[in-house]
Amino acid sequence: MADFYAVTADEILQGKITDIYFERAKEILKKEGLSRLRVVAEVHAYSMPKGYEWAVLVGVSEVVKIFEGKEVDVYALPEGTIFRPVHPVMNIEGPYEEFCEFETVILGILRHSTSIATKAARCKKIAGDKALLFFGTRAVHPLLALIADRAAFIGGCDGISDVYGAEKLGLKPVGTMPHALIILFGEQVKAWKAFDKHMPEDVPRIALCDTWFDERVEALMAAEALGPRLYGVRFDTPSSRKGNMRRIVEEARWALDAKGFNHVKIIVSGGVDEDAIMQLRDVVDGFGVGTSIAFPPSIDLSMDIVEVEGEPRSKKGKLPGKKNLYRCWNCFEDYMVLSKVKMDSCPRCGSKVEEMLKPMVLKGKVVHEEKSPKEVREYVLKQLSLIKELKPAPSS
Ligand code: PCP
Repeated sequence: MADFYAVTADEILQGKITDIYFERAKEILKKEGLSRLRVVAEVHAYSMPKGYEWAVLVGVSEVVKIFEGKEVDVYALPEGTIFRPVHPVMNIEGPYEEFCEFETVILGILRHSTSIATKAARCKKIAGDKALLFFGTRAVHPLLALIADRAAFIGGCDGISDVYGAEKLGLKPVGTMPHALIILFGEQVKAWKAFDKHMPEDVPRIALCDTWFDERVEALMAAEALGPRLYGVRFDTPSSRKGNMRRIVEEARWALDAKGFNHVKIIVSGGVDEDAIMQLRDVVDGFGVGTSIAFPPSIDLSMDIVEVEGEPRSKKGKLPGKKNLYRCWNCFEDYMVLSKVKMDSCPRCGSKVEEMLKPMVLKGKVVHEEKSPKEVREYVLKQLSLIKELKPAPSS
């Protein structure tokens, strides 16, 4: 059987994927009788990519599995929680030896999914009620496909194109047609009509309209060819022809409406990022986004010891002491305090606050109840609705 460069879940749970310096630290601490010291290790992001003021935590439901059977307690923000810089997203409490070498995979899982979900959430926040479709599975190694699909959907994408990911997430895959279909037919109308003839009725008839001619011309050709059966057109305009994409879309929209094809929706894909969504959101009906969500700026989550045997202790640059996080849902403000401080109400509006770090693992027993991707996505969208308008991050 063909083999790919993959690690197995067992190898992850056995701590085989780790940075050598953790193995060395573990050996030295053991030989010096310090490995059973009880610590609090805190996961947080002290900095975020330029223009980012928050991030969406994803990966908790995978990380908790690593602690099964270990003498630790883990408290964390629920999957999909929006968090701010410096604030704790996870506290791991117990003998350091129990989880020392797992820091590598804990951060890898959280950073990858959180980075994708956060970019998806930013794009969705800017896109508003316009459809945001994830076309990025082809941008990641297929061994990571489900991870990318899940994080993109939870982050806010309305649909994903990957058949496998959609099935696993309980979704219907979304998409249109590839250029290859039109190239094989050798002409657009035959290809669009064949799509309409052979595809099940519940597949929206979205014609790809940029293969050879101008977008406006092909959009009108598709509308005349399929009439009321045409749901929409997709422009995947190559960057060499992109000039002013907004003007291209406005022209096509105008020409379609002038000919009475007001029902035809316009989807744009290809190199779409936050800027393009901001510029086009009032003239298009949806976006297909791949690379910019699948390969997003990295949310720099790190783990640091903040307490040893109950004594606040941390490296410079990180705040010592075990902390807690309280959220005022009315102000959508989070308040970080030392864990010995109890907070009942919001200092700003007086509303009751919620303690956000929830028990996930107690004495090695997983008490975390996994929610469905759809439920977690709804939780993310609820929080996004409480966030003020965001400006597109400067593209790298
Ligand atoms: C790809 C496909 C996705 C696009 C890329 C995602 O276009 O249509 O929608 O783009 P992004 O990663 O830049 O966001 P092509 O490779 O041009 O598609 P096709 O296979 O139809 O030629």
